[in-house]
Amino acid sequence: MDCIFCKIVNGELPSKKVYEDEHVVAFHDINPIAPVHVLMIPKKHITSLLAIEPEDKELIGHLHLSLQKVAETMEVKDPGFRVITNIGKHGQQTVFHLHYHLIGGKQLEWTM
Ligand code: D5M
Repeated sequence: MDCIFCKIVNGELPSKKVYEDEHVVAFHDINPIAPVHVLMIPKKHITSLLAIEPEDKELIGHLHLSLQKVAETMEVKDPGFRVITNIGKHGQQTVFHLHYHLIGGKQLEWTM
């Protein structure tokens, strides 16, 4: 499968990992938009939030708990951070493997 995030999971492409376990991996975004910009992905290839199936419930819960750990590691738990998942064209999704952007390290704004 020609998916760059699957290649990161398989070790075919390099990445700067900040967390990894049996089910998920988190690594620094190649084009950071904030001092902290980490991507959290499931190792399983799921194209987007819309492709999550009922059988993935445990995996997605685990992914969220792992986001808490990454927030702690990246020292953004306090004063806070943002988690975003882009979906489809209007969401400006460019990589079609489910990923959550964990963004922080500065005061974020909310403008479109
Ligand atoms: O965001 C996809 C994100 O993936 C975007 O912020 C760049 C990032 N990206 C793309 N390739 C890599 C590699 N090889 N390493 C790390 N980060 C990468 P989207 O939500 O789909 O717009």
